[in-house]
Amino acid sequence: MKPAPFAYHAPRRLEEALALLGALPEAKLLAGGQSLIPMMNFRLARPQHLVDLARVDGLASIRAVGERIEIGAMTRQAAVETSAVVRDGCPLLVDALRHVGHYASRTRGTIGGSLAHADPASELPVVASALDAELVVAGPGVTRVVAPAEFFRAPLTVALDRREILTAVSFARIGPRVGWGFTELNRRHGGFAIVCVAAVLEVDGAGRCTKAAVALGGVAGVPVRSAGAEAGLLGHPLDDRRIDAAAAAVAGDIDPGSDLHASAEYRREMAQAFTRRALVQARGRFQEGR
Ligand SMILES: Cc1cc2nc3c(=O)[nH]c(=O)nc-3n(C[C@@H](O)[C@H](O)[C@H](O)COP(=O)(O)OP(=O)(O)OC[C@H]3O[C@@H](n4cnc5c(N)ncnc54)[C@H](O)[C@@H]3O)c2cc1C
Repeated sequence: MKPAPFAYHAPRRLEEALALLGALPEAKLLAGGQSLIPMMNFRLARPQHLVDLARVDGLASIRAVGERIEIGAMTRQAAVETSAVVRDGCPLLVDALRHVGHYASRTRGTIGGSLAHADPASELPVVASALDAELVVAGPGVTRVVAPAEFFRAPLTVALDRREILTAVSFARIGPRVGWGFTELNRRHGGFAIVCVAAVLEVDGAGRCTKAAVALGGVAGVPVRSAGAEAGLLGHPLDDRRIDAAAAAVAGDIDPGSDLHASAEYRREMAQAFTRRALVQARGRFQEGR
């Protein structure tokens, strides 16, 4: 299949890209093209104008800024995956990226494209949710920072006006008393998740959990933070009994659907099993001092 005809624009500066979006109502941003181009080829998307972000200055970088790691939206997923700064400060992101498609798709696909595309079975929105990422959005004359709970609205729908561009995402560094886990169930390596789970646990000197984040993908239209699992862990030692109870609690927080890949019931069961595994991974990393 070939896409419907479109005009191609390759701005060099962010202001230029924003001006094009403002002037061309039927425009769409092109990042790595790994989701948009197939959609255009199948004629599921028919933008009249493509505004390519690939040559825009300053959108592809990885920087440690104080206690945060800031990644430009156009940074290729493979560059994030192989970055020493990310491996050191945000290893959960590296673990999750290994599940995003295949190395070839990751050399083109961008971190911003994946977040803006917001596929409900996608891994990066789940990591952004677990780590309370800050999504930086530029619009006409104004830049705002959006939290994941506000950004991910519905399947393939985010809180971006058609004149806005996601320019960067920043993550807090994973500290010394913090363990993380990422688990995913899919039919074959590189496939979208049937269920995926990101867990982050902080523990005090007495072994009690002082911070817990449990985020799931594939179980609702947007990433879900399990309030039940997190509340069950906070303030307690991370023994097997607590972890089992927390994993069971996710069932009350998710709303999975059935599709050709899995029934809602199976997803609900697997969400619990894969949460347990992610929590055990996170606890193990903390115990090993990483
Ligand atoms: C074989 C294959 C397997 C894959 N498997 C997975 C998988 O397992 N998990 C997964 O998560 N993904 C998977 N993907 C998709 C992933 O690779 C894409 O990279 C990602 O979904 C989109 O990123 P992109 O940079 O290619 O964006 P594009 O395809 O260029 O754009 C996607 C959408 O986001 C918008 N957009 C892009 N950048 C911005 C921005 N900065 N600001 C605002 N809007 C923007 C575009 O307008 C478009 O609507 C797979 C793709 C392929 C080809």
